[in-house]
Amino acid sequence: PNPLKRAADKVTEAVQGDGKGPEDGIPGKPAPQSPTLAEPTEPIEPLPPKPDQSGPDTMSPTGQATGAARARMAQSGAYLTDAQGVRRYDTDHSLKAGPRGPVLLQDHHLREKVMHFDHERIPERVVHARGAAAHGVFTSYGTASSVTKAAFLAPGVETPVFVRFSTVLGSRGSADTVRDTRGFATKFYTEEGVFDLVGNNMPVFFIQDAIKFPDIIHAGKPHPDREIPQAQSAHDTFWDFVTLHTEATHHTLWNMSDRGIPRSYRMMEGFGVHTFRLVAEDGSTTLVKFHWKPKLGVHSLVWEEAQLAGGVDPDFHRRDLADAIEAGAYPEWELGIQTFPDTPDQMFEGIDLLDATNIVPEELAPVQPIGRLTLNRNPSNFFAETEQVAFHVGHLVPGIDITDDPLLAGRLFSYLDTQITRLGGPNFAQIPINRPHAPVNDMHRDGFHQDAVHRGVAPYRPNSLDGGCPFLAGADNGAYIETPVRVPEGTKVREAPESFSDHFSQPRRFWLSMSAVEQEHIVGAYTFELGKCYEQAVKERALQVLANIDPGLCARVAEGLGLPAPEATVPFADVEPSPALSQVGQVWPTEGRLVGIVTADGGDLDGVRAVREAVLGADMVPLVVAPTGGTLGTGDDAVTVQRTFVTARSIEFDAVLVAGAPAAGGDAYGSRDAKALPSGPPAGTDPRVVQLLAEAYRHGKAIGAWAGGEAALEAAGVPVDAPGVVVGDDGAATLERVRELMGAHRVWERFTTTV
Ligand code: HDE
Repeated sequence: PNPLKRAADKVTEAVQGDGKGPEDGIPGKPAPQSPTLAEPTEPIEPLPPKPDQSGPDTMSPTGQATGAARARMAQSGAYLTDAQGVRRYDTDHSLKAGPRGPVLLQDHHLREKVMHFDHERIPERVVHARGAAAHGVFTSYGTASSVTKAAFLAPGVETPVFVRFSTVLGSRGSADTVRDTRGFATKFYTEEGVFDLVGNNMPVFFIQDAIKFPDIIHAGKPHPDREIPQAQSAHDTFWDFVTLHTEATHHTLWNMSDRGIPRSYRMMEGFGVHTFRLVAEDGSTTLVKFHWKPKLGVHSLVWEEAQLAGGVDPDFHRRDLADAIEAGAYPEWELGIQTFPDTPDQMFEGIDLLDATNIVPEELAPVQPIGRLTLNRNPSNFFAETEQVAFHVGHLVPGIDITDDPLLAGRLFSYLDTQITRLGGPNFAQIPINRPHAPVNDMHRDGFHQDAVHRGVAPYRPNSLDGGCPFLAGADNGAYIETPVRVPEGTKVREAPESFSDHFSQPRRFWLSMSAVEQEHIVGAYTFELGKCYEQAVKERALQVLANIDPGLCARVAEGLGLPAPEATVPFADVEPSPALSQVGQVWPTEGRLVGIVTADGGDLDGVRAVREAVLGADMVPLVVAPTGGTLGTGDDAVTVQRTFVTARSIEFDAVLVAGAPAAGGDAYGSRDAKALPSGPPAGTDPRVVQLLAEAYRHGKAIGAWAGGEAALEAAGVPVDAPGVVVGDDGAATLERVRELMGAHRVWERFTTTV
């Protein structure tokens, strides 16, 4: 059976109960827990773990699975114990001097339980606090072997990985779909030790030097007085910073483009951002930029969808990732590299490779695929894995080295430093999710949360008391040896090179590479964000920056703000557009996409069944939407309802189909609510269906209806002859045409106005 079916059939089961609360507490008699839920009196087998979940790696720092580590994997024991392993007979009542008497200080179980609870929270990440992660495998094509000796990039090598996606600005509980950059951090547990590729979904960064990082983050985070707005860049301090530091122009433009509101973590590119240096077996070096290319294409939400999701489903991306993996629709990316000769000036075609605000267009340096990433297991415990994972750009393996990008240099310091506060000490590499799969034999000792029981007496070298161990490796047995790169001679200065001073030609290339609809979205985003600023000076300065990118962009945003458009203060660079930057104009696989099928009692259930089967057959997920939960029809042919008119919202679906209506006089999309509305929409169509269809239409989604279902489209004001609207006699045939439309991601022709 198709694994996607499981996801489609998932329905929330209401907890059954008789509606009565627990009996009133009677002195001397403990109140029953719940009259309806019987507690088992004997231990029973726990539920097996879900097949798509896995525990974190439990190897000890010396590479051996320990009993203690196994026990920590799950609540697998039959009896409740305290932290010391002592069995407990009651965990619901404090020890008291009589049932109505005072609680006794000697109640160790109470104190231990509450003490631990009091310390359950750890500081969230100062940036990238909100995230979601998954386990997977990276399979190397071997195509990078000529430029790097990294063992995990040899032909056919499979390496376990853990990938965490994130937003940057928001707190841990903030919404997923805010306009922001997304983190894309990958931990490769290679045989030679851990390699972390800590990237973003945008190839450039706001600043060129790490010393400004606290400043840009202070500017982007909520205002320090009222702590608003949460997870937003639409406020004065952010725009103040990015217009005063014009090196931020390129990244800001990416953020204001559709890249700032991805449809799914599964549909994002990833970038290492900095230029790295690969080292081959023969010692030769190559400069590279890393790219992740998603199999499903690079897709985005439209702004209104992103805003709706913030309220309707703040966990939109987190849920999407976990559901897809659970359904067996494993997200995939290809890792690729752009390669550049390692010349002394570290420039390529006039582009400074050490400036992280630059891209090198793919047309100038094609991305060469070197391996495939598949995410195939959800974490079993969010805190243990997703929260405690600690990435670091300095976690490198032989064959991969750094460059002198000043942004990278600061990161090399920061990622170690931050874990000491966040994970409570220097031993975070011993937390199961962070443990290397290669044997560890360091000479670090002691410290908070030391997990290892180190043996021996001589944690120093050389020594003569522990057999001289550990020994040092050399180049021929896998030691990490820094590339002996020549450092340019010079005087100590706090300065940037002259090549870092062009802040507008790369943004101009990005703007000119966008399709008309993408440009429209960018104009909409700037108009929204600057419209949320209060300070006139900030808006005017932002318009000046836009004028230096493109006069048309500036004029359109200025019009929206009701301000005059200034003239450019720099000459426009003569740049070629890079078609690879646009998200529009290609056809992508539709696997894992969600199709809503709106129906009701008496609707064309045969058609609904046929559409469901066809959706599953195309490796997509059908979600049947009906007035109430439960099933439609009876017997073996009954159709399970996954979403009701109350729980469904258009943002969840990539396309919506309306099933054939019942025989004349029926009430397919009507409801009591609709009839009760004196000014309700025509044809008795439920207002929630009207809303669903109108939104799907506005958001450029493919819409289909068959055998009379089009009445609901008309009620929603969706023209049946509009682009991307399919009306047919037969469900499966209608779906086929809808699916073709879905390959383009959106019906782009529909975007004629700002969305
Ligand atoms: Fe980070 N960044 N960063 N960053 N970053 C962190 O490390 C920092 C930068 C990125 O899922 C922190 O463990 C500095 C660029 C990701 O756990 C911290 C500078 C890029 C994640 C930190 C940068 C990133 C972080 C916070 C300026 C893309 C989340 C918690 C030089 C290439 C990783 C932590 C995860 C997290 C510092 C700039 C990506 C404070 C100083 C450029 C994906 O160490």
